[in-house]
Amino acid sequence: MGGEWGQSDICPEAAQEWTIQVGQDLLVDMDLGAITKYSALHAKPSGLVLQYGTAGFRTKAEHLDHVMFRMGLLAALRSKQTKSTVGVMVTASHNPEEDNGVKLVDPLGEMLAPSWEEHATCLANAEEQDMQRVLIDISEKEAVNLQQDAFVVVGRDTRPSSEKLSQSVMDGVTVLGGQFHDYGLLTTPQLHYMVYCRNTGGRYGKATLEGYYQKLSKAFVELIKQASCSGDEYRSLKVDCANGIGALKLREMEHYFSQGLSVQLFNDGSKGKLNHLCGADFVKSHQKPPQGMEIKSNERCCSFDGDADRIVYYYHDADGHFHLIDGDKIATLISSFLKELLMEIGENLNIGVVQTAYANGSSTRYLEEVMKVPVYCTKTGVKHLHHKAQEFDIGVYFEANGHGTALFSTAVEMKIKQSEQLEEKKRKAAKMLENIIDLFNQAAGDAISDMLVIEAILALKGLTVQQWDALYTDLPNRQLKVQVADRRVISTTNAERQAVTPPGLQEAINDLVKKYKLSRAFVRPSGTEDVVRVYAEADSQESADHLAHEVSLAVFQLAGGIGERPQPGF
Ligand code: 16G
Ligand code: MG
Repeated sequence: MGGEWGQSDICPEAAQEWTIQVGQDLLVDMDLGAITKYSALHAKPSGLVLQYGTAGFRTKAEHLDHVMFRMGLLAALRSKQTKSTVGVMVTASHNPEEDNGVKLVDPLGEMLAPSWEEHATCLANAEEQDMQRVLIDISEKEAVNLQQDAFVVVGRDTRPSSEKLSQSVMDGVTVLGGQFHDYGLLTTPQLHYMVYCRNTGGRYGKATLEGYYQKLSKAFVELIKQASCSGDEYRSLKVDCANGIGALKLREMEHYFSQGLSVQLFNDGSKGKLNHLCGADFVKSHQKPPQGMEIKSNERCCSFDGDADRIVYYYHDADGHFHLIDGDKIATLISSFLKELLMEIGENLNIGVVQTAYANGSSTRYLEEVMKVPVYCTKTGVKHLHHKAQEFDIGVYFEANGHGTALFSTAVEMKIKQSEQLEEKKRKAAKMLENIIDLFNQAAGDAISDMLVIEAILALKGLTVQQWDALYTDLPNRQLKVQVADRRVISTTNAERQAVTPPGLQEAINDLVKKYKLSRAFVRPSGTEDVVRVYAEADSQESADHLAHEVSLAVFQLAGGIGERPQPGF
């Protein structure tokens, strides 16, 4: 393993080892004295309850110190159990600057396993006096060998609160006798990459920033060399970095790939506030460009979110109209390109695209009917899409909001290795595929990596941003939120496309949908906010707006709406 090995200096006197008997035969060695002592320094505000959701824990930064310490403890246990390096990322992604959050990264760079998400919730919510018992319970349930070494890597975003909070994570790791490496400032996908590299003996790449920059840039520059563009088509791109970590890392990286692309950074954190009126989430949800970026007609622009794991593209047409190119269109560009490459190589490898219910109906239709690529739908949240995408030789997954990547099976890598024997044209396609694979971050959706993939494909295909956008026309759609007393009264099935409870809600939605052409609607309880989300699409914006409003009213009536009834108009 590369990099320096860190050891927090918070518990130099943590020498006294207590051995206690737990359950029937599990002998647990934990330094309970040190745990109690240091936990008190990261005390939980009594009564605070948080849940490890789709994006880990997220709330106001001032409420998170105990959570960070405890996630350090949990990460150490997970590392001991898996005998691997695990990661902890301190970030609240696109949330306001005052918030913060934490996510654990499993050994193959993936999201934390579901049973451990539950442990995370229990541990974070245990009152001070119960914390040790919960910790011991987890060790027992998961048969953690506490004698095993633990190694945890830690990264953080640029929020003012992140540095201190990440120190609390490292305190937690240390109290359980674990070691850590503090990467300091990183994008979320960079931390996923580091974890993946460290657990695959360097086969995936070198677990350093330099390693990440070199691997991706080398692949990108190789691909761009194969594009037949003349000098005056020199590629440039405007990037809105949400005033976040993406700006720092892109700036560090740009000279590695500057032969192939020049990036102009906006909202680079030098003045504005993180995620304020900028970033991928703002652009996608308001369907307008970020502040602080001047856009000339037909210029290619993109936005990252606050931790650079999401990306959307956009441009202004000659009439000044704004066009958003979201995750669905990104998935279409990427999967079409990969499918063509596979056809050129002539190998019998399968490709699948994974979306969520939020995918625009036009994208699904285009992929299935025009591109003849099979499309699958999963529940919202990256882990669900990632998991499904692993079933294919090439699995491309994207949420409409811009989270996504592509995964490649070992069968694909084997075929590429054998490509030396192929004829010239096939060999060229195989080489291209090899570089594309290197350019993707297969551990997690990654704004920087996705941006370079997209730029390479556009260059290789000689496509302008408008031509890309014109692949299909999005169906007009509308998203709304409804406040209800308890959003858990809504349960769903069929990848969140149908409501099971409360009774009568799905029937009401069905009746409403019938009134409009090319229409579709669904509702689901949010995993990150205390609201019910409503999505509707139809053949015109007016119809989509009406349908969304009517569905909101049905939710309000049947699912215990609170506050003001949803009003029409947006
Ligand atoms: C989280 C998820 C994202 C999902 C969003 C839905 C990850 C890393 N992030 O941000 O994928 O789209 O939640 O939020 O999984 P919602 O449940 O509030 O609609
Ligand atoms: Mg994010």
